[in-house]
Amino acid sequence: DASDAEVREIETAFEKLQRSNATSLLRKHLTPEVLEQVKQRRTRHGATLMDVIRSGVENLDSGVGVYAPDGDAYTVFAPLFDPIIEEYHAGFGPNDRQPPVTFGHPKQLTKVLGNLSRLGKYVISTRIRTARSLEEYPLNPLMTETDYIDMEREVVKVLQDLTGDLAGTYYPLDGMSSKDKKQLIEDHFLFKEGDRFLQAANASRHWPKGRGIFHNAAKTFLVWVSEEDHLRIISMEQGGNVTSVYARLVTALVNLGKHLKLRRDRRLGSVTFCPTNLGTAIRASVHVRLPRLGRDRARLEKECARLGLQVRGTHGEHSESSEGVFDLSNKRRLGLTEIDAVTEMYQGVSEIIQMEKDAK
Ligand code: ADP
Ligand code: CIR
Repeated sequence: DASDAEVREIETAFEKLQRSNATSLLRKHLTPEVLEQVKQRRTRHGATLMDVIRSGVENLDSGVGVYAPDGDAYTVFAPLFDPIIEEYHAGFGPNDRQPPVTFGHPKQLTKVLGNLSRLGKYVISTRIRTARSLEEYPLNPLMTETDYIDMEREVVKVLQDLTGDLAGTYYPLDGMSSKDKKQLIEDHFLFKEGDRFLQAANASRHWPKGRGIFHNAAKTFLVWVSEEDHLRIISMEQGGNVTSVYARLVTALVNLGKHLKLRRDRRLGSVTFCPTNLGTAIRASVHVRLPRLGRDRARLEKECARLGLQVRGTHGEHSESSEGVFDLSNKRRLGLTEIDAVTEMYQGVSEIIQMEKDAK
């Protein structure tokens, strides 16, 4: 069980949340009843409720506010995670299960209506990313420096064997010049550094040890190592060819799955650090110009929510939109297949573009 001092810290955190005007899912679903149920619990690896909620307590502007310090936490702290998961992933309930991995046929996505560029010059670029965790390593907060270094070595060995379109080079963050880093971030290829949400969740220890980015020469296939998740696998290119972007991702995933032992939960699918990424872990997005609809972001968010889409700014999560360019993506990733997650983005974005065309 958690010690008396740990329980007191949790209770103090709870009171801080209660007094705040936070609108996070944490604030909403950590009710007094749930608190009583789980405040004394501890995972096999020693994590307490504090490790789950610390980020949302320190960052009262969080949208979600919780992370899983280890895979076990999703079960041990289910009374808190379950309602958060259910609300975020459009009704995925405690008895629901992630379907088996189903990539489907990438061509199917655009067979009937063609790719998103057919709608005119609205879509600037398309990106699909997913996340994977390796069986043998704990999630971020429990990773030792040696774990980070060993995992990087293991992953890089596999990445360096990729061939054809996927062949590329690994660039460790340790030793990368700040100029190169800045350029990669600005060009949307690399994760930003110093994310306060992740830092508060103890996900950035031993930084930049074991962290880095692999990419092919064209920067259409990229892998982030040990940022928020063990692996973020990304396919992206200019324009709106969703089929091409998705096909590249699928080829990579099939390949990596053959050489790495990936962690999968029977109920939750891919085990990720943030509950919003469970299941398929797929975020399929476009950068899209919406000069008209974009004038009223609140209304845009409402229309997008209706279509299962999430709105982000031009530089990703927690960023602003610049020059009427928005990042629209499928919001839910759990409780549907991979191809359906991408389809959700494709259909929603098509509708939004039609609305933009019709708007005065
Ligand atoms: P995630 O990797 O979880 O999707 P972010 O929202 O932080 O996280 O986005 C990561 C980076 O990817 C950011 O630089 C963002 O601008 C970029 N990005 C996302 N979607 C697209 C897209 N369709 N085209 C180009 N860049 C994109
Ligand atoms: C937050 O709660 O705002 C951060 N911890 C990030 C949550 C992930 N956001 C999302 O919608 N995928």
